[in-house]
Amino acid sequence: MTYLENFAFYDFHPATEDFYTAVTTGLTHHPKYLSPKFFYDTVGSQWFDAITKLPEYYPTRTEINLLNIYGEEIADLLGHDNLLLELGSGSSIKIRTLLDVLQPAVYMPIDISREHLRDAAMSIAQDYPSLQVCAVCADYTDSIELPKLAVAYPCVAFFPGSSIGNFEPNDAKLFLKRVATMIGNGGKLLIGVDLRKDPNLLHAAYNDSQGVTAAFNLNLLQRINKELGANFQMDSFQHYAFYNPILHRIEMHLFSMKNQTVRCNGELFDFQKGESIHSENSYKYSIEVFHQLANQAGFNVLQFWQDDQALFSLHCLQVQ
Ligand code: AVJ
Repeated sequence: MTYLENFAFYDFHPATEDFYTAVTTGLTHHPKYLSPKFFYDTVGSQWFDAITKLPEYYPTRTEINLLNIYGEEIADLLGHDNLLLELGSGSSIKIRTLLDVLQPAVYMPIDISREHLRDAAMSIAQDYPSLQVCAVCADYTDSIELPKLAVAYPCVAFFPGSSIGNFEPNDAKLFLKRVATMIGNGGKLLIGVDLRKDPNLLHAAYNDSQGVTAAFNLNLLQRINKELGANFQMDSFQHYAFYNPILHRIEMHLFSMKNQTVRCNGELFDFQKGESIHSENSYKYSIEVFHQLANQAGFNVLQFWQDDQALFSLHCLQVQ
């Protein structure tokens, strides 16, 4: 392992028991569900990287375009020499667009996928030798105790990609309140939010023609087999995603194609033909509805940007 003076790694990775408990709880519940945070083992993170390059999956490239076009304006609003916290940093690709204009003192990527985070954060530390990189492996949906270093700098947070969409709206508000507490009074948050649009565009983005999203979704079952010794048969489950216009969300499901029983750590779980495991929600917002949510969570909206086709938006918020 290369030693880098400007690199530190904090490991608060949730224990496997938590994964086991969550899986047995979700598969015992009716209807069955699993949290999308469990998509992101090393293989799942690689599948997600592949998704971000798909022609149908517009969010990532649209957000990067916005960061490129409005980078200077964003930097003027967020300021310099801060501690830049990124929630769900993944491959730390987007942040590179911001680092040059923002020139933070410290970059603190937080992600649940340990190896993926370590590789991405180390490569940032190598490419930006004067930047202190402090990587934190943790589940940001839980409350996190940040490394002491965090109190030494004014804190700005970056929450890209519309991962806010994974929370139920009320939980999204509670999460934003926690972020407000984490960054403190006057703290600033730059957040990416996917917008409501033509349902066919949304459907295509989550049912891509190459089947990458299907592999990403099914990898969840492979992970349970690998880490919890289960015996899910991949070919008897199918990926299915659709847009729910009433709830303004994409729903991802894993459908059981037959009556079957799956064993996991000695426990048996029955599946009826046509029964699903609900594996993800991805809520879509209008600008107005998202600003209401931000206000209710204790943020003022300083500025926001969206692309010409109103596919995706970026918002700069400040703690009231
Ligand atoms: C990482 C949660 C923003 O909801 O669009 C991509 C994950 N799921 N394709 C999203 C995802 C299926 C993605 N987020």
